[in-house]
Amino acid sequence: MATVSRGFGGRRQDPAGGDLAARTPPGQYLTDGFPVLSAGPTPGVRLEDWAFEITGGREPVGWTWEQFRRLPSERFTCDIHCVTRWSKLETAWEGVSLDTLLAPVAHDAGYAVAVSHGGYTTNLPLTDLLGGKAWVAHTYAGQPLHPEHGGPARLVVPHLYFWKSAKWIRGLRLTAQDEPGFWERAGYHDYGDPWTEQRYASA
Ligand SMILES: Nc1nc2c(c(=O)[nH]1)N[C@H]1C(S)=C(S)[C@@H](COP(=O)(O)O)O[C@H]1N2
Ligand SMILES: [Mo]
Repeated sequence: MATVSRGFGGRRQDPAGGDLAARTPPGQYLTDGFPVLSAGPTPGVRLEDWAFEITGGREPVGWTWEQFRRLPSERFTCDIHCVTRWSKLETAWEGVSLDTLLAPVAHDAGYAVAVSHGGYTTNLPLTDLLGGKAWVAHTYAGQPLHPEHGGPARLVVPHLYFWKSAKWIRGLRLTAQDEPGFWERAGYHDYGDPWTEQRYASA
């Protein structure tokens, strides 16, 4: 009798061997594709013009592309959840941890606004960027991050809805008070936890 390879037939298998349903937040469906969601056109950012700057601390701190790529990069695999209800499991990235980027910055801020080329912004508590929970990613599935998905580099904060993961990021503005970003001002939730369906600001 022929044996059947694992993963063929029957229930969809979790690539990591766990329970798929348990990894899918409420109200989400799984997709194998990688949808593109952009509020505007894809900005062309040339590497020679690229810079990442953190302002709002005692002094601004910044990196050119060359300097940024010399920082230690980490490989990380995560599940991502868009508020339009698609989730994608086991996405494989490479990027620089926000712990690394924020380490040289003296500040007493509690929040950050991620600022992107094209004008997109999104706000996060600093604690959600620290502790190995967020990266500025430059590589997806082993390839330089495609412009449509935020290349040259994007924020990836997998534990929050994916609108918090600013594409084409050019810096962080550290703030004492929480300042809503683009979607947060348009009625989306200030924090955006997919597990408790924090999709919209309550009226
Ligand atoms: N600069 C910028 N970043 C952005 C967006 C955007 O419109 N502009 N869309 C957000 C939303 S709503 C989602 S779901 C993800 C989509 O990323 P993707 O296009 O790589 O799937 O990017 C987020 N980051
Ligand atoms: Mo989204």
